[in-house]
Amino acid sequence: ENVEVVIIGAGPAGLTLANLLQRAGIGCVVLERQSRSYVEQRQRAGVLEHDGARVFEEWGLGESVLSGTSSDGRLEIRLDGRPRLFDVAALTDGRAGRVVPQQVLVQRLIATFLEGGGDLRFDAAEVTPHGLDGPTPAVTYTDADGGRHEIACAYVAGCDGFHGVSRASIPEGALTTYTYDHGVAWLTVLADALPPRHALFGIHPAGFAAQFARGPRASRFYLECGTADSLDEWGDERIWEQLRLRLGDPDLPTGPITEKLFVEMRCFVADPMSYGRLFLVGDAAHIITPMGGKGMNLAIADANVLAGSLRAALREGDEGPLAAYSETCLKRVWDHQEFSRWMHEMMHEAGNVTLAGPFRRQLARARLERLFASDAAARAFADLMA
Ligand code: RFL
Repeated sequence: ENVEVVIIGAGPAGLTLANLLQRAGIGCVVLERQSRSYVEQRQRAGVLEHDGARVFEEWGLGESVLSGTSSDGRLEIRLDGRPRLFDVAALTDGRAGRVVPQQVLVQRLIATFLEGGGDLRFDAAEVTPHGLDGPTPAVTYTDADGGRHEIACAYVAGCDGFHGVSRASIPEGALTTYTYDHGVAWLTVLADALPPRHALFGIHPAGFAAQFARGPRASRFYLECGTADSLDEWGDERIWEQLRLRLGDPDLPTGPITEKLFVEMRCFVADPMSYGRLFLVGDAAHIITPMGGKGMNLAIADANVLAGSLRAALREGDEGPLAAYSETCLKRVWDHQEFSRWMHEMMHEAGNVTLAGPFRRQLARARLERLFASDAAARAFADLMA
């Protein structure tokens, strides 16, 4: 078997890339370890930013990916229970994000790719890239019936997330990696509870909390918690009681909790995002905490850059954009890491005084106040949020 590009992983990165390559008429095969239903039900992110939506529109996929989704251009920050609305859309000349739960995006991208005749292979085990530093790489895998396959290709796209095989197959020493631990922990809860009207952030002495829409009757909540906490300590009663307190809403709509897990507040960046004919895309190359909602959007941005670069290399004989792929993507990655860290500090330290002490608490509150006092500061924040 021979194909132009093998894509490892069918998350937002791999599926976006697959659809864009399909639009460009470049042949690709997607190999995914999990089953279709598993991938289609994995709920994580919820907002497609303005730039992410633009990517799909520019490649002629606006209708199939975005139809029926609503835009949300506002967010609310409740400081000690006092509500304050922040109008991102008004401050960015209408650049607003869209509520597109990650599983909905994934379902739509799978359907669109398959309708276009795409080759998407689920339940692919032991996916292994070979010969990445030579001119003729290949990827081997085992199908669900135990059959072994080898696909020769021109390029491999490693879209297999943080724990995937792609980055792991790069020799040690070829990558510089950066890691950072925010030193706090978050509990995240998915519930069939009415979502807030706008993305909601709660800053409170008891700790940070947030609530985001994940569909018309579903919400994702985040609660700052102790780094050594266990799920036993976070029964449903305590979760709702803490959410009511931190979000300053005694009447917070509740509902059955469908998922409860701790989120690692860790960041990671690999530099460069490539090795020979392998290109890392999305979480395979970098992870970021959910603060600021950047992870899925970075994955889509990388896929867009790679699709354009592969088109230039394969159709126009121009290797320049591919050579610059890593540098192009890493600029955005570091910009978003910086924003996420900045927001993280403000949102946590303005509330919980034990995190950084009373002096930094006042600083964090000043930083927050500036967003509502200075139009320039508000625009800078909105520009990074949109
Ligand atoms: P994914 O989604 O992890 O997909 C990787 C795919 O590769 C497959 N795979 C393999 N396939 C073949 N062979 C192997 N050896 C393989 N190993 C892995 C996996 O099964 C999977 O299908 O990475 P991708 O595509 O880079 O997408 C990244 C996003 O999923 C991630 O950044 C976001 O979910 C992060 N994130 C959020 N991002 C946002 O933009 N906004 C948010 O609000 C947001 N909230 C979140 C999040 C992540 C969360 N996690 C991780 C628990 C909330 C949560 C709770």
